[in-house]
Amino acid sequence: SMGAAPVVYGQSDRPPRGDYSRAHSDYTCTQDYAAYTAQDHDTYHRLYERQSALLPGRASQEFIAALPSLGAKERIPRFEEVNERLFKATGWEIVGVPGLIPEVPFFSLLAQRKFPVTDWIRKPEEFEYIVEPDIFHDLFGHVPLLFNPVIADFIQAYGQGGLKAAELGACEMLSRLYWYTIEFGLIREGEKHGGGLRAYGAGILSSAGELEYSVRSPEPHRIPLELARTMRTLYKIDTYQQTYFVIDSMQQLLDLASVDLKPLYEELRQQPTIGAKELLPGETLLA
Ligand code: HBI
Ligand code: FE
Repeated sequence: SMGAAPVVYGQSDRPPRGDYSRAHSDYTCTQDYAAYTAQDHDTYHRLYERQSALLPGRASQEFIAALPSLGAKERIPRFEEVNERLFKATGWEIVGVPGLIPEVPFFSLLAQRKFPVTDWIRKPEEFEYIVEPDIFHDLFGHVPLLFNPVIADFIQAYGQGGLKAAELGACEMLSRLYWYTIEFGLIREGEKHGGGLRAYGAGILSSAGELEYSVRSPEPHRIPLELARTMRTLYKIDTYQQTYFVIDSMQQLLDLASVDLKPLYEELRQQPTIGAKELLPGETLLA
């Protein structure tokens, strides 16, 4: 049925920008490909060109290797075309959405191996910065790593964990894990890839400024990812991150999915949150 539930997305007082009257009850909508203008395709092309030039030495090797699976960079991809390749690779598919959707429907799609992709693109005057995710963030930032079988399984497990967290009133804690991994995660790659710090989080990979800053700037803190620490850490949505959590392998993420979070949520509720740029006694920064 057309006409989804009202939009109640957390972190902003602005009404979301997309047209939610187009959405079905699960918040998905058909990509209206004919509605894209020549200017929209050009915006995608220019964003793609700029961002892909910055990837070597900054983005994870897995991401760089999978990027061509999105198809031609000169125009916005058709979701069906991406899905032909993606479904064969990992059993995932992308589904159109009008923009940010509430947590439970979001988790529910992920649990079904359906990744919601916003179907509209920013205006040319928003080239550098946009306050809500658009198709460039969702597609360029997130979809390449859905071709990686380990990340593919982790994101599905995250969706399943999210549905449980919603029942336990623990979405906020779990969302911090998503933020500091899938959105803003760094990985230390092995020697065969040049052995350095690389970005795998979509919020970084879709931002020209943060891609450089996150892996090279002396300013932010970088510390090894640890589940409880990450779930206690507050985050900023309107600045570059002040702390990044670093993994050693994609498998390390998937291993977190087998942890029983219920007792951990209960324990963490007793502990104070940690500020976005706070270091705990005894913690040391990664070089
Ligand atoms: N909706 N379309 C969309 N994309 C997101 O990344 C997203 C969302 N709704 C909720 C949400 N993210 C966050 O709350 C994720 O954890 C938890
Ligand atoms: Fe995102």
